[in-house]
Amino acid sequence: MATVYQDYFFDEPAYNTHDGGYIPLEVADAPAQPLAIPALVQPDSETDTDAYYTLTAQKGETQLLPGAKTKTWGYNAPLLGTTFAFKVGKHIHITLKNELDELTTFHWHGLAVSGPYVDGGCHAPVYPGESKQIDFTLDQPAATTWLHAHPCPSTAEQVWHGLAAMVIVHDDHELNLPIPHDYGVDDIPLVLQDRRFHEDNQWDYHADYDPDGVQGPTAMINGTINPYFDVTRQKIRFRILDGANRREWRLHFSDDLEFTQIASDSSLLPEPVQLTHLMLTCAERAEIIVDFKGYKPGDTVTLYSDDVPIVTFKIHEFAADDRVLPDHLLEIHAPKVLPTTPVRKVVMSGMDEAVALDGKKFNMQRIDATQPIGLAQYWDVSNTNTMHGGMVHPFHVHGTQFLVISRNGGAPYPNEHGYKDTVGVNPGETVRILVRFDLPGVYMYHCHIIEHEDGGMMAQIQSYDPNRPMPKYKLMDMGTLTKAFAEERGVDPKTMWMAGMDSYMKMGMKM
Ligand SMILES: [Cu+2]
Repeated sequence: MATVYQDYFFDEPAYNTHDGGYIPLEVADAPAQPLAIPALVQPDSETDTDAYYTLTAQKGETQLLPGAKTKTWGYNAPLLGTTFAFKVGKHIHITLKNELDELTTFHWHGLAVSGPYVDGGCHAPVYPGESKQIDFTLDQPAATTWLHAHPCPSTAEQVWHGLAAMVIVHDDHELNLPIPHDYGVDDIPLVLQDRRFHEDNQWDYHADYDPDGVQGPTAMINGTINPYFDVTRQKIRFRILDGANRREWRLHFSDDLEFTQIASDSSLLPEPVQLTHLMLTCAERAEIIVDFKGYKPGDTVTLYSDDVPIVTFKIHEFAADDRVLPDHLLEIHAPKVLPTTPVRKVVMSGMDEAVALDGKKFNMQRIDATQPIGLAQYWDVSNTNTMHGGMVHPFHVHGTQFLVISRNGGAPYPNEHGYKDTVGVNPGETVRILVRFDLPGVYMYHCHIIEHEDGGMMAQIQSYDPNRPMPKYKLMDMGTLTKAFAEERGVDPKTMWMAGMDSYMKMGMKM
């Protein structure tokens, strides 16, 4: 009999519920609505080898609550975005269009693409009315990844407006497993976010600002408030993304229904893991399979975060599904670390405006570290907050899929043995990860509480081919970006409020 894990693994005293600024979720005061399932993006054209897409960042309006529509932003949609599904090995070409009133970037969180331009961090702005071309060919395991805006120091605000969408990576191995694959029917994205609605059902990022992360009391799932989903298959695969700026999600079902986690951020797990509880920190993903065998038409099953219902599942007739999940889902070959390779130390420290990475705030023009491509290196990532008043920092590295090796020298959690790109680090903890870059470029690494990254808990590394001269990339600078934002918003740069800038100024630091 396989072990069924019944806890969230993370340190309870570090949960966001203990934050001074914690905003508990409240039961949504809105009529139940069908869960929005974002459409799959259709290519503009496609051959056996290549696919061409258009991706537009746009403004819109969305009926989220009764009454006034909410002003929202999205990708190829008024809010959040259509879902990309890329096949490994295909040459992908994307035209990035910006129809917003201000600059943005298009960051592929979890895709193995070159940095810093294709990766879409702060160095790759697309200005309003402009478009850019990118292309890449993926060589990575099947995964649930995502796309979000990343224009420092306004990443958090743009994601809050709605610039986040799911990006699915398929490969032949995953497509041939006996697991649900029917997108929208039994393969369901769940983008978990939270918002506060102000007057006329509008969002007000500045009013809600908290340097330790912006939260709201209303859960929003795939851009739906108080959603229900009609279950018409016995087994449903959920691709769950913590797309919130700050909120941790502690998920469990009614009846303590068991479920099976099959994937983490960047790949399938080597073996499926049976759970009744699952905690996700910001930007983490999990794919789970829920078997509704024990229910009959008319029953309902509820998904909770802590004790607040966030999605209702209405059970309908379904055909029996006796497919058996294999005991092994993915071979993971950890790259060998040479004994001569030093361990890289990364320290996340501080709270509120004082957040820092390795004692410094982020500087776009500074390369903080280098690592040759193809070389596997241990990174010891520490969170120096103390448990008393500390918090879990979700640590993310662009441009790589890492393995979690240990937590304070002990075993990683049972559900983090697959490839990941984001890992929650408890206060006082050092998490050892194994990092290898396969593509050259400049990549950011940071806390994914998005207000912490905007506030400077971020650095960047250059990966390089040791057999070639070190390339010099044109790096963006904060002066250029903030001047552009000020012009686009029609305000004086000296009086413009930007969340990240605020943190630097309060610490008496220049960006
Ligand atoms: Cu943080």
